[in-house]
Formats: sequence, structure tokens, C-alpha cells
Amino acid sequence: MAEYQNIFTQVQVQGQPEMGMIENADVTERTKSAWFSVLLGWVGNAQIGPFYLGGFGVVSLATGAIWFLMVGASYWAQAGYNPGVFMRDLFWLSLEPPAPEYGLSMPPLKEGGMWLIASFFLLVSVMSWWARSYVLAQQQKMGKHVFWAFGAAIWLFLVLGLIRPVLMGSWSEAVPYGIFTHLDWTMNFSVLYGNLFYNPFHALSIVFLYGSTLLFAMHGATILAVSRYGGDRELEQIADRGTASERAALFWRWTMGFNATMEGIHRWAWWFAILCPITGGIGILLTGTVVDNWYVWAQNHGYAPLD
Ligand code: 07D
Repeated sequence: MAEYQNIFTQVQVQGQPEMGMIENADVTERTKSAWFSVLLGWVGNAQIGPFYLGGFGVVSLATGAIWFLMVGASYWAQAGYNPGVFMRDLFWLSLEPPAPEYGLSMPPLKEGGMWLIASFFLLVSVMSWWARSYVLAQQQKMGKHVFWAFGAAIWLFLVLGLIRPVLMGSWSEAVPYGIFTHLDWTMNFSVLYGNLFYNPFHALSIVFLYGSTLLFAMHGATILAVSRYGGDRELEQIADRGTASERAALFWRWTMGFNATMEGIHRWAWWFAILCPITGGIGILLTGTVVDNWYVWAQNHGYAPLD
């Protein structure tokens, strides 16, 4: 049975491209062609296209590109317009938010103004992509689960870059646009507010982050393990006896006395995933606004040692 122990998708369907349902979708906003890639077919569906861009897609890509180019232009200037320096220092370069003395006012371009304008475009970009995920689900008469899940990530993104800085009264609280600088920001944030490990919402967020990877591995492994019985096809699996699905369920029932259902496992996955940024966002929002030092807070609440 070794031939079933595959990592890559082995069967590739290629023929007339599947152009998809029409229903209420506005086909004028869809590209008309599609093609195939053997390489992509190893990991997913071999067909590429048609693409559906729509108004929100165009706005999102355009404003995302403006943000990206503004960050890049700032790096380019910092590198003295020298390509060698640009490449060498790429991971250290950064477009920084304004200094604390500017509060929430508009600073000169070179002192955080660029960061503020770029942030506006990033905000529009992310929100348009979010709206796009709603519109596309609506057109296919789907539930809005992807939209809400993306919304959970956007919640954390907004807390970090908009809501908390506004509550703190300063853009200087926000995250810089740089590879190492955003990592330094993360470390500084933790140190400044008394070690984020003592923030219970950071801990909860990690529970859901690690929990999601565990669930994902369990679910992925279970379905791959019964793909020889068509478990990956899902159709007819839910009710019928002796199917791949029943074996998969039985495996876990024997292993730990309890099993998820074919539907329920996806609810578990969805909740675990969204709770990671939801709890994370709460933790960041409380930091500096309600709680100044998480270590002292933990001492007051009886779980950090009193020194
Ligand atoms: C960041 C937000 C959503 C992003 C969106 C994307 C673009 C691109 C491009 C248009 C991921 C926007 C789009 C930018 C647009 C174009 C072209 C989601 C994000 C919508 N921590 N920590 C977490 C661990 C420590 C710190 C979460 C572990 C230290 C801070 C997570 C450890 C310190 C913050 C987590 C650890 C520290 C976090 C993130 C271990 C110092 C946060 C969850 C083992 C290093 C964030 C409450 C996530 C948070 C966060 C894990 C340690 C600081 C659970 C495992 C003690 C400041 N940490 N951490 O999904 O929510 O992020 O905290 O040591 O802000 Mg932590």
C-alpha cells in the first residue's frame, strides 16, 4: 500500500478549463481565460484562472501597491539610492512612525508623515480585500465564514496600528514597516510593559495558535490516512457506514474515546484559528491603556512571585 503514502497530489485533472458557476456572479468582472500548471497541480488544483477582481480587488491591489512602493521608496532614500546598500541593508531598513512629541498630529514627511500616509493606503487595501471576500462569498451564495475569520485577523491588525495608538494619543505607539524593526518593536513592547508572557490574553492567544497547529495536523493527517478510501472527497462520507469518514471517526474514538464529526472538526478549526487574533487583540488593547506592567499585575493577581 506504499503508493498511497503520498505527500503531493498525484492525480491531475487537465482538460477543458472549468469556468465555474455563473448564478448571480458578475462575469464581466471575471477574466475569460484559464490555463494549467503541472507544478501547482502537485499541491492543489492544476487550473489557474479565471480571476475575479471586481472594484474592491482593484482598489485593494492599487492601494496595497502604493503602500508597498512608499515603504520601498523610503528604504531607497535611506540606502542613499545605492542598490548595493539597499540589498545589503534590506532587512534593517524601516519606515518608522512619528516620534512621541507629534502625538496624533500630522508630522513632516521625513519624520513620520510618510509612515502615516502609507498606513492610510494599507488600511484601505486591507479593508477592500476584506470587502472583496464578502462580495465573492455573497455571489456564490456561501456563508460568510472566511470574511469573519479574516475580520478576526484584521481586528488584531487594527488594534496594533490604529485603535491602540489612538487610545494612547500617539502614532509613535504603532508598528514600524521593517523586517527587523518590527521584531525589535515586538520585543520592546513586551519589555516596556513588564513582559508580555504575564499578559493572560497573550497566553490565551498562544493556546489558540499552538492549538490550531495541533488540530490542523490531526485533521490533515486523518484525512490523508483515509484518502485511500476516498476520505478526501468528502461527498457521501458523512452518513454512509464503512466509509473513509467512519474509519477516521472510529480511529479517534478508539484513540481517545471521543471523535469530532465531519462538520464539527471544521468548526473547531475555525474557532481555534479566529480566537488566536481575537484574544491577542484584547491583550494588546489592554496594554498601556488599562495595565501598565503585566508582571506587577500578575503579582497583584497571585501568579508572579513577589520580589
Ligand atoms: C499580526 C495581525 C493580522 C494581520 C493582517 C495582515 C499586511 C500585508 C500587504 C497589501 C499574526 C495585514 C496585511 C501587513 C499587506 C499588501 C501588499 C496576525 C497579525 C490582517 N509570543 N507577542 C503574539 C508567541 C513573546 C508580542 C501572537 C509565542 C515575547 C507582541 C501570538 C511566544 C514577546 C505581540 C504570539 C511569544 C512577545 C505578540 C500573534 C514564545 C517579545 C502581539 C498572533 C514561545 C518577543 C501579538 C497579544 C497572530 C498579540 C503577539 C505568540 C513570546 C511580544 C499568539 C509562541 C514574550 C507585542 N505572540 N511575544 O496571529 O496578539 O499574529 O499579543 O516565546 O501584538 Mg508573542
